[in-house]
Amino acid sequence: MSRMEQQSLPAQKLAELQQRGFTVLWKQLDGGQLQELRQSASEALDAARESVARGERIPFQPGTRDFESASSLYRWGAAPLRLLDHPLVHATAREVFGRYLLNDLTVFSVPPADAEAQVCTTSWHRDCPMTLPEGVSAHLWFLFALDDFRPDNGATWVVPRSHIHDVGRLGAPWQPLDPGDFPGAVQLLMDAGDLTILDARTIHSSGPNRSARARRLMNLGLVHPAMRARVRIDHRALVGAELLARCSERVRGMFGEPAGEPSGAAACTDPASAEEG
Ligand SMILES: O=C(O)CCC(=O)C(=O)O
Repeated sequence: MSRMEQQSLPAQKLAELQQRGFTVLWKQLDGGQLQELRQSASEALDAARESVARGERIPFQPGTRDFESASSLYRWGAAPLRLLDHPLVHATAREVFGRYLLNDLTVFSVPPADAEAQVCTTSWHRDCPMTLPEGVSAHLWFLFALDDFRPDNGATWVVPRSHIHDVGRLGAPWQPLDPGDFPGAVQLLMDAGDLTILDARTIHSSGPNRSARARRLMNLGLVHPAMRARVRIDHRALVGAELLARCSERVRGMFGEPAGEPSGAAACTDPASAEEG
């Protein structure tokens, strides 16, 4: 049964997010929603693949054939647009940020790899290292599993507590993954429809997919308004007035004010200078 109507993040899950840098919530999408989201994801990924084959640059173009992505998914059907209204996403963002903006709605796919092949991954990375003055992350990722995430199919690896601990320099992106780099690392094992909320300072990586089918997730990324400048796409222009008019007030808020309106202002710091706690 879906818990789409879950209106708030349980206190224990919020504490886990703050302490470990991520938390997992089960059954946040039902079968019908999953089917529609997979369809949109697959159409967007096909289009992205065709653009890359034509030699075009696309947003968030990965640096390896072993990882695919497509951005601005709200343009690929009613289901991704509706996903932007997920009650738990808004309840969590209100609690953590107060006000918030859309960073992007992206699909990430790890295609099946040959058992013998050397497979490149995203490699260990932090997407957004900024910390707000209150000590919280300026970015939150809501990772919805579109497929089951299993040890052998490229389930995302995360390093607990790495959002608040300096772990030194990370290696180059798009390399084969060595989970032994971080002995405390764990894999996000989820069923399709489950949700991981990830503090975007937390170190993570995709894994190699040794199964026969693609492993996909949809990342609904949010940012604090102080980080508006880091949003690389003009989502408001891209979604267009017609789709925007169909959205709830809180979703329209995620697309931000029309150009020229003042942005929220707060200084952010790098994790190296953030207090640990
Ligand atoms: O698809 C994955 O496992 C990794 C996703 C990722 O790196 C991200 O959401 O920033």
